[in-house]
Amino acid sequence: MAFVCLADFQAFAKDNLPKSTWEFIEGGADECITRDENISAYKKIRLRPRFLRDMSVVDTKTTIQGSEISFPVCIAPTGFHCLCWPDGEQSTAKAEAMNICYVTSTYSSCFYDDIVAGAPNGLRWIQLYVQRDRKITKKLIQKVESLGYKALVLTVDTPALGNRLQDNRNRFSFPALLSTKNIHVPIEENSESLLSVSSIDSSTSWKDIAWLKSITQMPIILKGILTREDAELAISHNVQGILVSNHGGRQLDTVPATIDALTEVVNAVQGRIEVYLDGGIRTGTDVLKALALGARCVFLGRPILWGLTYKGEEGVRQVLNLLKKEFYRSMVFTGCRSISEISQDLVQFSKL
Ligand code: HO6
Repeated sequence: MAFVCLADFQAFAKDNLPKSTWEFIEGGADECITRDENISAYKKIRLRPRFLRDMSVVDTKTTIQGSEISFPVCIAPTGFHCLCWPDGEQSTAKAEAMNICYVTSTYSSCFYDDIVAGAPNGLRWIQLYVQRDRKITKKLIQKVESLGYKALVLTVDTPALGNRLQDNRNRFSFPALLSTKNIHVPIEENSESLLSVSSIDSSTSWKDIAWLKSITQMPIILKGILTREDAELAISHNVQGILVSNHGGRQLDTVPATIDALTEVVNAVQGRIEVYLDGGIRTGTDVLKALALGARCVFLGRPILWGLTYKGEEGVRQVLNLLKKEFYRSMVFTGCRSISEISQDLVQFSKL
């Protein structure tokens, strides 16, 4: 049977992954309120289409941090792609050659060199956790910068890992996983580099932004900002972007859905830096709504893993192409010929 929506890939992944792996990927923190609301929040937003605008030519292209992407959907950082497909992140990187951006996770199961070699011309950003050992962090940043990574995405919502009940029931164990699945850490010739969440420095703070700026030329994007207060601080610390995210509902439960937190951040930022969003994007109209409310582009987490589970590179391509078609259709139906024509007027209740 043909796969006609992202949920079809989800169903395939559920049936084909080992139960504890599926539950690790699908899981949220605690009662999964935020995980589920990321999705349900879109279903409450209604669209205001405009007609008779000559929709014979529609352009989905845009830019992020000055780099062109073919449509405003990119790949969010998620770890351990080898759990889903033997070649893991290498396959993900090849699918990304369709001209979008792939944010590679600190916890990738392939070497960065191999990820880049899979698609040498692809646009890539690196997701970072500051490690207790700053030397490891510095080395990692300089390594990926020399490999052509174009931006540094610092995750700010993970001083500790969220409380995932099902993983606890399953005694899902990351170190065991790392050894049994032969997962390599993405820093070569360095025995110190066995990353674990306990290696994430929970003392990481705003003052580290200046340190990061001193060791890299890459623009810095903060992933996980959910309030106007932190958006203001992000700007006063001279970062170049904010990715509104609640980590797929996997960290603090009962924070707002990202589409609901977006307006507060966008209003605080006032166009001074780019604002992105991840969490809960499952259809083309979800993408349209996020852009209408001020996101420059959106990122896909779990759906990429479903595509990868289905057919590696080809599966990820299918997921992205399906969403691209849906997004194109949503532009055609609402009278938007280009990304710049997508405005707040498209949604019924401007959420202020
Ligand atoms: C190790 N986010 O599952 S899981 C242990 N950032 O949402 S890290 C746990 C993880 C990764 C690496 C993780 C997540 C998540 C060693």
